[in-house]
Amino acid sequence: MPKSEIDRREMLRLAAGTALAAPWLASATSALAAQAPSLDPRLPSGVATEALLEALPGKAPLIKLAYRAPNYESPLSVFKDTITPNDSFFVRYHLSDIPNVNAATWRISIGGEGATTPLDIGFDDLRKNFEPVELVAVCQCSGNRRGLANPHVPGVQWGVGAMGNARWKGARLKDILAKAGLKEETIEIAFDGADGPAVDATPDFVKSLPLWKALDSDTIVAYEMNGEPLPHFNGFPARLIAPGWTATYWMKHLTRIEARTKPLDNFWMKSAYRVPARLFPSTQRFVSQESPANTPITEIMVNSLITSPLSAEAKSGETLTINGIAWDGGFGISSVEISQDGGKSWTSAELGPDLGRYSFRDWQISLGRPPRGKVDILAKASNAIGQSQPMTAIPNPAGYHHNAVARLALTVV
Ligand SMILES: Nc1nc2c(c(=O)[nH]1)N[C@H]1C(S)=C(S)[C@@H](COP(=O)(O)O)O[C@H]1N2
Ligand SMILES: [Mo]
Repeated sequence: MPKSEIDRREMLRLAAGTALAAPWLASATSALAAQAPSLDPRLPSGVATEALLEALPGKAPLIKLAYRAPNYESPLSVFKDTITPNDSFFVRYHLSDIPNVNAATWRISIGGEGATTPLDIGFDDLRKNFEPVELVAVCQCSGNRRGLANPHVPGVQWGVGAMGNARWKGARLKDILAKAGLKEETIEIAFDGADGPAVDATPDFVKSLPLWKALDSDTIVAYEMNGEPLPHFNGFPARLIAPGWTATYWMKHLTRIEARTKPLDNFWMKSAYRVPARLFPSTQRFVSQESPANTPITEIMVNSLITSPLSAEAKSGETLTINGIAWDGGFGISSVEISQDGGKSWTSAELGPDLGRYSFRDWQISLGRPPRGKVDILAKASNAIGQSQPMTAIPNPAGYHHNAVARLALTVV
């Protein structure tokens, strides 16, 4: 282990002793003792030394990046499972007033200028009066891996774990909208959740989708996650699932659905979650929110992650197997290729079962028994429309869509 690595581990051990108690930790029954997390070794040292493992109520220990509003990412070890367990699923909020919602009294109101017959529905209506649908989809924060951005950009310094993959069950948004009767002039559907700003400085978090995405049969209002009610911190009792699109649109604790005849004009649409026009190879557009210079972020870019081995050392004489996951914005993963020579030559990994086009796809490759020394392993996924990962992430002001090829520097000893 190099000296810097020993220092880093020691720092983590020391830092772990000084966990700050967030207000909602007071009632936590789960493990409060902070431990040093399994961090991605590529993170800048500042990120690594500040990160702590801490459990929110009802959750397993996650890497705490901020606690007011709560921002906790999943440790790398969580991604050995294709489906992310509910208690290890990452947590991201913009606002710190997060009420405990009582499902018995909770309502979603559906209205707006574009609705002919506004209505509101409760938890039982949602489950019983709409045809249930299930799909597996990746929920990935637009800023996942921002902490790896080079040059550094401001914002939550996420590592690789601001994402998760779950089986969601819920009602189609288009079936709910049909009850509200959409007028022809409707161009966007907006969503609000029960959480709000604790102080007035932050604008309320409200997001919209273009009508075409809202009416997609796969866009659902989910009330189950992996066969269980949603965890409080992942949006209980119901949240929006916009499969293939980054998680900024996946409104939690949904309370309001608004059919709009004009573009939603707030901070979260006009200033945040935007990328320079034509910088990324997105194919899905949000025309009513586009400007000549930039566009709202839309679908997830093709990406991959090496999930095993987790250590930077391998033993000579033992077969080296590399495992990982790959995912994209819903076109489907077509291949994952591995290079051991810095990208000159590539070998195909074996893909695991297909859980649906919005899901993580497992992959695996055996590299035989590599000789002693250093080996730099690259993994690059491609999707069904021929997109693949760039060698380095595409710089942009907010550090979104970080999808550089996955890399693991191993020393065979
Ligand atoms: N009500 C509400 N929903 C929200 C947010 C929020 O701040 N409040 N953040 C969004 C963002 S940016 C992300 S990345 C995802 C995170 O989902 P998770 O906390 O279930 O992992 O929730 C989305 N939905
Ligand atoms: Mo996000």
